[in-house]
Amino acid sequence: MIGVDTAGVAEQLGAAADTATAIGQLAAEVGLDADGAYAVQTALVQRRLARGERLVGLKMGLTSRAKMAQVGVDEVIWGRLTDVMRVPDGGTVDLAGLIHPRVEPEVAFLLDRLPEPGEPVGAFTEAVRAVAPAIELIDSRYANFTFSLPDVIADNASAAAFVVGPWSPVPDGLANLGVLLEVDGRVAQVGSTAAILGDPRRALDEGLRLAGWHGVRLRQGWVFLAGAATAAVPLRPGAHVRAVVEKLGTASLRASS
Ligand code: OOG
Ligand code: MG
Repeated sequence: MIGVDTAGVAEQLGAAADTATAIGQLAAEVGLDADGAYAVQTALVQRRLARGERLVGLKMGLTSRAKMAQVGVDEVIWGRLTDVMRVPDGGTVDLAGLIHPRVEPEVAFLLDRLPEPGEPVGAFTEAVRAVAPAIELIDSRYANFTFSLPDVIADNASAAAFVVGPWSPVPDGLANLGVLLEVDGRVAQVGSTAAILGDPRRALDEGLRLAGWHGVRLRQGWVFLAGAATAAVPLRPGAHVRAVVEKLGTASLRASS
């Protein structure tokens, strides 16, 4: 990774997000591998923190086959969530600041007592206080939503916004719950939480392991998005979107017109 201008690449991605202007892929050109890309992501998120945003969680990406197939990248990735990305349940997302937003149904965990770095998760119900249906709004900063693995890692795993529905205590079975994504009352995607690494609880093990490699510790009180159970769908002006997860209920958002 000698010679990669980490700060410069982060600045290009940050400016693309700030101005809602797509850019071309960067990784191949500047010789970025996955580790270098996480360094860019750190710098990119640092840029947000420097202007007053707060870290509030972690998101997993490409934890389901449907997502891997949709974007043509087949490795699990992670990114960071800040307070500014959180939209209240039922709230409106302003499309003006976005390039080509897509929405996807997710399961969110409210993190509680986590193991020490390098230790496995003990009882899931100790590590996770509550679970909720969620919607993630992704907005790749790359033209045509086309990227390589290091490109998408550097771009903070396409994170843009997220909505968390009502929290519930962890239900007995979480491994095979029906998932629906509705747009304007019509079913746009159907799936199951089983699509998320066979069981969304595994996403937490992966998140702890992968973020741990990069020295990132997950915190009590953080939101953890386990990754979409289905492919994402474009978010059109004025659309009303609902994610429904069996036993957990609904999260919703509206797009500005
Ligand atoms: C990358 C982010 C993937 C998920 O839930 O799988 C993701 C992308 O699709 O642009 O958030
Ligand atoms: Mg996602």
